[in-house]
Amino acid sequence: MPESTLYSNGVPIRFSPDLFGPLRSGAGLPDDPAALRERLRTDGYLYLPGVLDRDKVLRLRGAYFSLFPDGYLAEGTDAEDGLFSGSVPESLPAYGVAGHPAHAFVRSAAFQEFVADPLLADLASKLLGGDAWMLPRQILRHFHRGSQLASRAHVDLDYMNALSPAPRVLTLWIPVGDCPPSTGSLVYLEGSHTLAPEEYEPLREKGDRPGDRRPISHDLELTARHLGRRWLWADFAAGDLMVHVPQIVHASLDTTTDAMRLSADVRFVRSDDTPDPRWLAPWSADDGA
Ligand SMILES: O=C(O)CCC(=O)C(=O)O
Repeated sequence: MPESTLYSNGVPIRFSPDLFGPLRSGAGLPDDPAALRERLRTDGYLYLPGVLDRDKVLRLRGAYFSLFPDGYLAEGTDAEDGLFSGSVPESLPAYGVAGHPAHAFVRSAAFQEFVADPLLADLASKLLGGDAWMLPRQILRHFHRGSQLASRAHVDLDYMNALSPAPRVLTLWIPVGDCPPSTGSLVYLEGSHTLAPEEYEPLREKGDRPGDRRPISHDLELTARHLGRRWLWADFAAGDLMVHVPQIVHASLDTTTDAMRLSADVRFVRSDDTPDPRWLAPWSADDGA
């Protein structure tokens, strides 16, 4: 069970039954496109524990963390563990921009081979009901304790609204390492894919980024109470896979463990659709998309 108080962007949220509930597991769902689509339509997400090769996921974790300068990882630990030393070397460029390991890593053969796993494209094609392809802007997210940084509550559609027709896109979120809530897992607002955007519009007024209308809120308790819904969580492990629709409200929690939060999120669209042009180039943290 998570601690009694969790944080997102430094803002506390109590781990209580009125604010949190479990994600419904898709383990044991028949490998039948109609059943998978129906579950995705109902819940707005598919939580598929253990469908990826855990060792492969952990090797990817090790390959990434081995790119960091001395002093970043806890002394005497394996890169695969991804344990933060507590200090960031001054030589490290800002996260995800050219020169930072995450920027090179999403362009590396190791990462590209990993996301090219046919399991991902096959699943996306089944769910989208036609041949699907992965958008080249694939994001690596890495947070360490103490940063008080996490993803604000948002819907993906607000970041890719030039896709046509808009709703035919799916996000696959892959924890690259074990990721319980204290390590900064993703949480989903229950049933929020059925909300009209006007229902969460007022929350944007109270956000911590007044110049950016895309995030809904950095305050997860306020969001849950305003919309009368719980945040759904899971104790994610390396090998798990999440799929979500672009209308569902989701966010992430702050990392409070030595183990760092590492994940990849990739998006698939139908190959007969026109993709949002901002998603056609490899990701860089300063690309503004
Ligand atoms: O990993 C995160 O913190 C955010 C990921 C996300 O928003 C997504 O996969 O759509």
